[in-house]
Amino acid sequence: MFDTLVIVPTYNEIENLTEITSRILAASDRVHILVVDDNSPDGTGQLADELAAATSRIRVLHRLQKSGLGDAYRAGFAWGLEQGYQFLVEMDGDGSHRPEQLPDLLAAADAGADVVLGSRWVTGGGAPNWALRRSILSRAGSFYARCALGLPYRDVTGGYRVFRNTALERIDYATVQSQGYCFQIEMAWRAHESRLRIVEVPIQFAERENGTSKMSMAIVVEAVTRVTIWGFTGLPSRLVRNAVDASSVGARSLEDDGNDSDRAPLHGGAPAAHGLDGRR
Ligand SMILES: Nc1nc2c(ncn2[C@@H]2O[C@H](COP(=O)(O)OP(=O)(O)O)[C@@H](O)[C@H]2O)c(=O)[nH]1
Ligand SMILES: [Mg+2]
Repeated sequence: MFDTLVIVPTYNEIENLTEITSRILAASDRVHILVVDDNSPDGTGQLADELAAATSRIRVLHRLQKSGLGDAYRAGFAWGLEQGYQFLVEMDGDGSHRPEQLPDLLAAADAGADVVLGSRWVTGGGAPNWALRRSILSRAGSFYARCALGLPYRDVTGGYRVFRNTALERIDYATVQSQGYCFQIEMAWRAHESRLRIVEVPIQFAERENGTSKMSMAIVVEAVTRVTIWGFTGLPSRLVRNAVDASSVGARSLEDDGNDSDRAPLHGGAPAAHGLDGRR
């Protein structure tokens, strides 16, 4: 039963693609892979075709030019939903996201999560061989987005995630306009605002060993600008919602007998499960 599509966006990942795809296929026997290549000058797209010719578990989406991570994922999601996959996974093609941890993420989805966030900044997660500068940038980015948008998650910029098909439809992913890091923040924010069940599962993020990062100052500026604007424009509705939530929790606790047995035991070992209190 192939119910899961792992979407791997690539731009100049020729040194990484063979290894990452074989590790993904070995890690789980329920997954297909969709490589979304933006006409990489180094020939990653041709290599992806060769890999796809060798196994029906790999498919390739070729796009004409580099147009950003967000665009690549939107195209991958559209393809995967059209094909009928139940779970759609985001995973980098440079080896930073370990395919061996995919079963942990899928277990949380199987247990009922709509969205699983692979998280570096919860207990058990980390980015041990990351340069201090990148680590600080990532933590600061997550912290800022959490504060500005009122998100309770530790890692909102990460790109190792599982989305249930219905969650993507609920998020209306096709109208997400951000690229880069901001794409991940906007997806997490929309999932939260849509009251989906969101779980963080610890991951160990490994810095790439081959090729170069496409991270740029423009990506950081986009994220800070958009998050700041959303933070201000969304503030009134957030305050209203918090007030409504607080009053309904108050009303419920009066009726409650203190028994939490109606809450789904979402993921045995998950350190941080959010949205279990009747969200959806
Ligand atoms: N298709 C596509 N993939 C991209 C693009 N930009 C980055 N990627 C891929 O997205 C993944 C993460 O990018 P990376 O450069 O490693 O970013 P970093 O991990 O933040 O340094 C890698 O697999 C890249 O090849 C893009 O514009 N188009
Ligand atoms: Mg990377």
